[in-house]
Amino acid sequence: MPTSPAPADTGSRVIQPLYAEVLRRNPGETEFLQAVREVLESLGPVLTQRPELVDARIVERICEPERQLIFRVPWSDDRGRVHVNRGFRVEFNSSLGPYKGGLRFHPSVNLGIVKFLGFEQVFKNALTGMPIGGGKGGSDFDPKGRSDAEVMRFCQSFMTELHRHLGEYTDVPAGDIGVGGREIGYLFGQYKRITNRYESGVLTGKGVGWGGAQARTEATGYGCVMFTAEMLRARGTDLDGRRVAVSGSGNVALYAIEKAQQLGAKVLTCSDSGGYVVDEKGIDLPLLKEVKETSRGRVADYARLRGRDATYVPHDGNGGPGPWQVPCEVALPCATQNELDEGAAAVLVRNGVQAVVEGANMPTTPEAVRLFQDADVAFGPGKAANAGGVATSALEMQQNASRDSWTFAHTEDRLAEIMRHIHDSCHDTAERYGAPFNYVIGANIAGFELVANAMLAQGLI
Ligand code: NDP
Ligand code: 2IT
Repeated sequence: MPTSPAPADTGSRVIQPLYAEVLRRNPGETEFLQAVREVLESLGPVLTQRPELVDARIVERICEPERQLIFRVPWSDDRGRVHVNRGFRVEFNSSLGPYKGGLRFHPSVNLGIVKFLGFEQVFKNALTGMPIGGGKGGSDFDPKGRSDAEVMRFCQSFMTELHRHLGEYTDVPAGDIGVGGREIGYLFGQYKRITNRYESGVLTGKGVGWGGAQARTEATGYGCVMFTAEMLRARGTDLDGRRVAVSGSGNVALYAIEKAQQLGAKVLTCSDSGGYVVDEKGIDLPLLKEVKETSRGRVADYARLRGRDATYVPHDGNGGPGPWQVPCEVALPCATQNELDEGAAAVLVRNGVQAVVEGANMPTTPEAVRLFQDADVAFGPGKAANAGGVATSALEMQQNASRDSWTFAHTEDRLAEIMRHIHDSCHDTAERYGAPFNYVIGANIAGFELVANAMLAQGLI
């Protein structure tokens, strides 16, 4: 079943000047410009059919965040030395609900990266069908090698500034790279001290014993594999017995591996920024979780403990294909942006990959996406495929608002329902706009229309 290319871009006369203006206003913000470009390239047919959106300058407004916060985060390490980091929160769009999106702590974080993540989040959150707007935040703080006490002091300093901008009806952060249950706990504790409010719905990804939702930890990885299963079902096949390659070994990767294994797949790889592991017998997930979640270790430690069954390959530093050189039928990039480039995509295609589905945000470069589409490989973009995490965050907010807590099984059922809904709306939208099986077009148009319609209805916002 071939993936259709974008229909002849009748809207390109409209799109090109729009993109030129975004480029002019946001110089040097490479990742943000990449994310905007990819969405705009899909929108030609909608803008041609709906001139009222052009007249109302919806695209110009959607590309401009409602509010951008940048602040100083001073903290002291265990030896009493002072450090200064930079904090960000980009409140991108609140037409569908309070700003919602994660916080990333990683040394690479800058405004352009937070804006790309916030922009993607707007459409992703719309696709869930839940009442959440889009935002993203974080810091260039590097949690690697820091003690719990140092991470706590950093989180307390970060929240001391950020708290004034948050609220369950205003802005609700969660985790992302470098921010998991530990960090959310410290951030929540500081928010509560400063405001004197046990406002459960101000952060998601909380511990299950104190307001967190069952299955939130698992939700992004599980959701990504559920989405993959839906894509394969639409092509008349499934995951059972498939060889799967996964990158990353953090929250998303671990639970993508878990769900893929539950559905009968054999997962052969995982990775981190140091290197990757090939495990021909299939990843031993309890061991990997022990290394990553309990000991905060590296995939090299996993390979050492696994013994002869696993091979560890350090990254060569020359941009080689890494885990993608392992022959597989399904590839799930779950680490970070632009980790899967054209060279890696060519290797995957040559080895017969049938589906590539993004657990991470924008892990596949535009050239690699094109290569997959040209080769009729089913491609699931992150804003649809990894929306299970934020959707379950919205379920957490719902439980917090009603002072209720649901079972794991019930929450997982809701997640499966949501992923099916996202799949079907991307699939059907792509078909409606003359690009059957092109999930990039489907996700971009479906998400855009939901946000654009709300903005139109709400006046000049
Ligand atoms: P984690 O911090 O738990 O794990 C990140 C993983 O990616 C680690 O294995 C890390 O390796 C690797 N990684 C990070 N940066 C790089 C890099 N520059 N080069 C190579 N490897 C890297 O984060 P998550 O699992 O939560 O997030 C992974 C991706 O999924 C991100 O793109 C995130 O935006 C996205 N996402 C996350 C959601 C969530 O709910 N957590 C929801 C939707 C999307 P190392 O330890 O060596 O840095
Ligand atoms: O990219 C994402 O969707 C996330 N990091 C999760 C956001 C959230 O609010 O749960």
